Amino acid sequence: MRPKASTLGSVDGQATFAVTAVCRANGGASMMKGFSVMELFAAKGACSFGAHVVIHELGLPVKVTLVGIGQPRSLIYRINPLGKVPALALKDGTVLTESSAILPFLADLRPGTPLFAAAGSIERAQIQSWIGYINSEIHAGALRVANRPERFSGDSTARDATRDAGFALLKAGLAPIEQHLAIHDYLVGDRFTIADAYFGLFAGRLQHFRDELPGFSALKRYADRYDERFSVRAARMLEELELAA
Ligand SMILES: N[C@@H](CCC(=O)N[C@@H](CS)C(=O)NCC(=O)O)C(=O)O
Repeated sequence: MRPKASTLGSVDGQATFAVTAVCRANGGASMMKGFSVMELFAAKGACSFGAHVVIHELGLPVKVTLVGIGQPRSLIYRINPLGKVPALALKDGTVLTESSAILPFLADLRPGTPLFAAAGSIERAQIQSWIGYINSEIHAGALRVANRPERFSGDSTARDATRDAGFALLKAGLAPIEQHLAIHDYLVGDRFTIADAYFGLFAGRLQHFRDELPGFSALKRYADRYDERFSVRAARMLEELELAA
């Protein structure tokens, strides 16, 4: 299956175009035949959205290709054998997976960007700390339990209880974020960073669970601010149109 369409980010206003050459998944599949441009494999509205937003924030020359997930014949399996997005294919054929690696890698393509911080700085560690927390405690450790209870128990009668446990984990995991956002606009410092590019997607998604997650008003305001960013609007519009970046 090929993605429906794709476009590219740009550097200094100059768009670049390229044809993807996906040739083979190789054992651990971290190397593939070279790509003529860096390519992000993403899925509509998935956690890959954070990386998609960073590409627009920084105007990076990265092609964004939308793939299906949860579909056995999807192109993503030829890029990442786990079938998960995001996956970032580099020009030399290396495939990077995991948001915790991809987000910093993209930001470092623009040294000195306010989206990240200098190597060795406390701010850089704090940004990575938030990404790690959101990735493990919120996404994998709680949201996935609430959203995909069938992955945690083969017993269909246990689904509701598993889902409830997921929401309990979410409430506990979100509490420190809510406290933080009650007095700060961003996760780190006074500016939007790659941690916000990543968490904003989850903050928005959580608004669909107002009954299960009452309160969290600071989180809601944060999600609204995220939605107003040009980069978020651009990435969302392209994903809605199934055009991607
Ligand atoms: N730990 C990975 C998780 C990636 C992940 O779970 N992606 C989801 C979309 S939000 C996915 O591709 N799911 C497809 C599947 O599990 O089959 C990361 O943070 O990058």
